[in-house]
Amino acid sequence: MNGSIMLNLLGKDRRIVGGPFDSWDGFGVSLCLDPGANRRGEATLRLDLVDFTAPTAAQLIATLAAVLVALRTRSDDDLYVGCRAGYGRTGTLIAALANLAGHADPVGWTRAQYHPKSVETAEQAAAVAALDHGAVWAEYRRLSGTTPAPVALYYYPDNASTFPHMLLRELGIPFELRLVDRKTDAQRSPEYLRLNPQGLIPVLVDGDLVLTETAAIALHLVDRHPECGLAPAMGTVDRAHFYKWMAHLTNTPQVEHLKRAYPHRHTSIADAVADVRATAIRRLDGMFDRIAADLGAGPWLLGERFSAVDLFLLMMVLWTSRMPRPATALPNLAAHTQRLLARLSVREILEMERLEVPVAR
Ligand SMILES: N[C@@H](CCC(=O)N[C@@H](CS)C(=O)NCC(=O)O)C(=O)O
Repeated sequence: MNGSIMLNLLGKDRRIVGGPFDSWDGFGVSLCLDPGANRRGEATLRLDLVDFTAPTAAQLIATLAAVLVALRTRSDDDLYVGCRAGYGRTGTLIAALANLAGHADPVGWTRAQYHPKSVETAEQAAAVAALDHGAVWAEYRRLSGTTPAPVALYYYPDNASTFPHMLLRELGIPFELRLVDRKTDAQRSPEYLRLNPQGLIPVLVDGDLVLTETAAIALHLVDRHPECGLAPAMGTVDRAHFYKWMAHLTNTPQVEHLKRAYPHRHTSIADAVADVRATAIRRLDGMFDRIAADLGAGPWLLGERFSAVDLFLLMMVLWTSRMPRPATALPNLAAHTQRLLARLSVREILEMERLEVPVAR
């Protein structure tokens, strides 16, 4: 047996044991990756990968979703993953699970925690890095018959809707995008004002629920989909810090960004507009200095664990692109942004909304 690790999956710490499949002790959920294993036929789940090969994106999604369904059904069982020696293919699957559980450097983490020889080829490492989190969750729900009815997000590119947009994609739930065309002031149309009397974007419609306020929308979505682990468990210290970040980001930098973007709304003196803007920029610089100090080495706002507030911080950082000192001038905020860009769902939404990551000059 090579080793075992703990991963928080489906809101629970689970033990994952790896090694040669033929060394499996016969207990728990098992995933056999070696088509030549003698005990292949006894495995709960199988993914036939020839030695030194990597799973395709579709194979990885289907396998991880099936593993999650098996772990949910057998909630006290360990998971045994095995191939021939238990390093390359086994390490790849364990690292993919670590990626799903929110570890920022899943291959490095797996090598440190499980076995130094984990993940043997560049293709295996690339398969782990390219994991589509949302697609795994969507497949998990499809297999377990829990796919929810689509929600609708009223959005406009590069508005406060970007954060819930990224979150919806990460959660892998079906959603419909409804453009509120700010070019024609559609946010002030009678139809839109019926949804949000403040005339602000975004709005989320989930069944009969019509919800405004970015932070509230995010909290609602993570609560509705706890399986994805994008918020720590209720009542924990991490959950308290999660609330703190959600509140801080919405009532401090987000508000200051609005002063920077709409300075004329914050003074009735025409000559003061430039000063309102300059003051907001100065205050934002200080806010990002403090956020960077709190983030430290991270890798995420809550430490080892990725959560929805990291996506919120990314939106705040993206909004600094027109500031003299973009937030990415701070090395650890630049690194945090890069870690988020490693996520397929984040890249996809940024591309769709045509958003560029601010470059520090
Ligand atoms: N506190 C609100 C603020 C939303 C907000 O200010 N949205 C801006 C876009 S980022 C908007 O809709 N502006 C339209 C306008 O001011 O007319 C939230 O977080 O949802």
